[in-house]
Amino acid sequence: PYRIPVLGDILGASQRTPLLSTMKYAGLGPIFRCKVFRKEFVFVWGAELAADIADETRFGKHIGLGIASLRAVGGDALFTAYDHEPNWRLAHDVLTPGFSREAMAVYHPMMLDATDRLTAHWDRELAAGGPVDVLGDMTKLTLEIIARTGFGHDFGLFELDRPHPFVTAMIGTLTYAQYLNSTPFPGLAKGAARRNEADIAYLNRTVDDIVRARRDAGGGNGDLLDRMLDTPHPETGERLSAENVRRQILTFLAAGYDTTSGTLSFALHYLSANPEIAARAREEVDRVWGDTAVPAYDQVAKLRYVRKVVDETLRLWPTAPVLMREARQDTALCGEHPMRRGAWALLLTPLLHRDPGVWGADAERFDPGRFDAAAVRARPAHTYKPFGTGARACIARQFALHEAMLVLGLLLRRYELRPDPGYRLSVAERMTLIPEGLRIRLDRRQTPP
Ligand code: MNH
Repeated sequence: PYRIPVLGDILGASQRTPLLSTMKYAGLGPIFRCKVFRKEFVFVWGAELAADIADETRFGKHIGLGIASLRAVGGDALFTAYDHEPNWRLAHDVLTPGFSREAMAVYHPMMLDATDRLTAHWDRELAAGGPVDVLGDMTKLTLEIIARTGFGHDFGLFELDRPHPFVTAMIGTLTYAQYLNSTPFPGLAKGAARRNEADIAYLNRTVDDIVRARRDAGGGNGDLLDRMLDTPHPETGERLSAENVRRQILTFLAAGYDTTSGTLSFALHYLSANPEIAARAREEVDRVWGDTAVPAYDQVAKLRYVRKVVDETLRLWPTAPVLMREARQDTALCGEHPMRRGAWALLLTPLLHRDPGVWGADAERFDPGRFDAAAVRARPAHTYKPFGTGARACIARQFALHEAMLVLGLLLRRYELRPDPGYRLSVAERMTLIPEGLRIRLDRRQTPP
């Protein structure tokens, strides 16, 4: 629609929400293309196409657009590596045990401690009578959690009244990467490029300080950083280089907080807007956790209904909303759309997760019951991909789920949640999807343990 000469489909694109603005073209069908200047992008979202493009023998991860721009920070660290780069396999094998059950049990008390800082802050906000800044506070919380569990670092974000410069630099560089995606003449913005270089230099300095402190201390408690610094590959004995460790730390800090903070924020939005769902989740927390003052590691996975709330949140708003897939060989997608080796397409998970053929005519409705075991069994494979697909899927899926369920459980146990009457959900993008400016109102529960 409205394709104009030279500029192409630029009218439909928005700098602020480049991906969400393409979602309105779903009416064109499960596969469509957009042309911006001379570049052409192929979008895929139908369930059958998604299943085919998930075939690991014919397709792999494509490094392009925003991910390519992030290579300035991430290099060949896990998220930004090309499938064929040897450091991907090395880091994947060395760091995967960092997300095992045993490793997670070590992180659990650190997650609890960070969440205590949040609730102390929310108690103060509540005493002051105002709504709480959900997205801002979830961003602080998830960054505290990844910094502590990953690297033994305490940013002290809840005790600061200004934005932390590390957060400003991180958001600055992510925003710049997204900007490079959507502008045809990146060279023109010299000031933005200089600011981006300064941001990256600041991020690198912070990380180098963290590593130096760890080396001076002679090791930590077996967190991700210890693994990065000390663990040889189980078969080859090879270790990550110092430069690679720096890139991995930035990758985990960047990949580890925004996706989870968006997930928690969207979940709190839906819980505050759906009192019967919140009541059911809260009843489960009270029943499963009883009056143990502090939930133990094993008590978190038992929150089966809270887990469905998280799953359903990630269905509607998969906070990492696009998977880029590239043909490993000449092939035809679904036997119908020819692709040369190296050709690629964007899989839009927010649309896949709303495909009416899979999720029904009420796909827009928030309903955790869609994740009842029987309903899950009845759905075809490859219709739900919030954590990506294949070998390059999220290494930290269990970590993120544990974190989200633990935090939601603690908040449901402590507070009643009410929507703020002035707020309407507004979704923005900063590489990830976020509920911009989300506020909710709280009441302290009468009978917290
Ligand atoms: Mn995570 C990859 C979603 C939390 C670290 N993550 C991915 C991908 C998706 C994703 C989708 C695949 C991207 C692609 O194919 O290009 N991640 C999420 C979501 C959450 C999340 C929705 C929270 C909810 N991720 C986290 C957390 C961490 C993390 C927390 C770190 C502690 N994720 C990663 C890393 C990768 C990744 C590292 C890259 C893995 C690889 O390519 O080997």
